[in-house]
Amino acid sequence: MASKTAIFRGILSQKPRFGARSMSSLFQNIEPAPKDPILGVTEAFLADPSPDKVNVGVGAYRDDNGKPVVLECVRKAERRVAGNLNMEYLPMGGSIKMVEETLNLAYGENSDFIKEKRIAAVQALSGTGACRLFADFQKRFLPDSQIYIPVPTWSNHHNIWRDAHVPQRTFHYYHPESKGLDFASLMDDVKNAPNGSFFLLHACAHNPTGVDPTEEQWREISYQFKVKNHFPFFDMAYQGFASGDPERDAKAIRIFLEDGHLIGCAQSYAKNMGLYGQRVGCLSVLCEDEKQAVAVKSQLQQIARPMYSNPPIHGALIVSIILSDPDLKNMWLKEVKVMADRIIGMRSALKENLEKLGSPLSWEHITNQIGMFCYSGMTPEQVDRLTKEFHIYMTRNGRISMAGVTTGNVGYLANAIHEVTKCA
Ligand code: KET
Repeated sequence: MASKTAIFRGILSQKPRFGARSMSSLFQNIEPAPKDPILGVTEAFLADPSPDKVNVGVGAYRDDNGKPVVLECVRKAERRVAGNLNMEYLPMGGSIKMVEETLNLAYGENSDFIKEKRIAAVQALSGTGACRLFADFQKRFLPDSQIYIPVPTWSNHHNIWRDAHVPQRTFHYYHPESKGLDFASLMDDVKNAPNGSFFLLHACAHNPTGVDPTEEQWREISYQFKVKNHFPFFDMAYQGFASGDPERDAKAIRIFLEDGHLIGCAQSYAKNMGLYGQRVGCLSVLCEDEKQAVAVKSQLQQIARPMYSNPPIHGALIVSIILSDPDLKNMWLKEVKVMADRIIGMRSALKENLEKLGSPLSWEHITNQIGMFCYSGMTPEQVDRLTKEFHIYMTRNGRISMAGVTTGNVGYLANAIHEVTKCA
């Protein structure tokens, strides 16, 4: 009888049943995916050993020392979670308490739509997951519809509606010469779209341009949507980051609600509560009545079930603890304002530094734009030089995440921008 070692030796020396070659042929035609235009920048930044490196790529808030921030209200809420959390599944639609509090932020505390139970809402995997759930819902129940997306927009919007197989159209938004809103062309596109079209709108702090319509312009857009019976889908990833006040930043949505639209809305706590990696957000759809809302919610849950079954519990608990406790909520509102104000301060500092260096260009738009980003107007080639020569990382569309600018790096950043733009 063979010894034990001999048996194992035989097994080890046996060839696998499927040769390495035949396995590899399964995947051999798969090319590596292109780097993500935003998250790929973080990867490149992390791989750079230079001590001078600066990351103004991804829209993630940093304090004035360039460090990630956990809000004090979040720390306090976490202490309450500790020990009290069981690890049960949430329902498919997520935390009911969190969703209720989240609707208050978008639709208003005393909203009749909430009282009338006209809103179908589910917890989603942050803002991205909320957009994707809606896109899948759109494809399943409104299969002939398209989505109108602003030019430019957050790059992932294109991926989301592409993967949901919803055809995409674009509408004018940004005017490169004025570095502001191309309102006339936007309105033309709204008028020329077929009646009943779906439009993706950034509720506030438009990404990447930092250019929002004025209140008056929102009213005109809403009016024209009513005339055309268009459906607005609001992506609200930055509530609080535009003005420092979440209530003010909900203005566009409130205007559409006053005008009697049905709307969709994606909300995220990644930025305004700093809960990036917790993936906590909400998708809501305002329906005509409670019966419709019940049906729509049940269908949204059915879309979630085979994808991820139900959403994670931890971040949802943090959010519901903060928003249902008046002291913690107040603390949160103050902390949002601190973040927004630091960014506004950095806008002025960057502009002043560029002016002091004698830049021949106008940098007014840095302080005119709002939210997390400055759409600088730099070309992809200029951005490439910033990265190669100065180890400054940003998306190639020239978007600067102002949340990554600090008192310590603003001078270095301004100098580098001046160097690559002065001969333009
Ligand atoms: N919508 C917009 C407009 C947006 O800028 C982001 C994130 C999201 C939704 C999604 O955020 P979530 O973390 O899923 O709640 N934007 C930043 C990060 C990213 O690209 O994922 C960014 O533009 O840098």
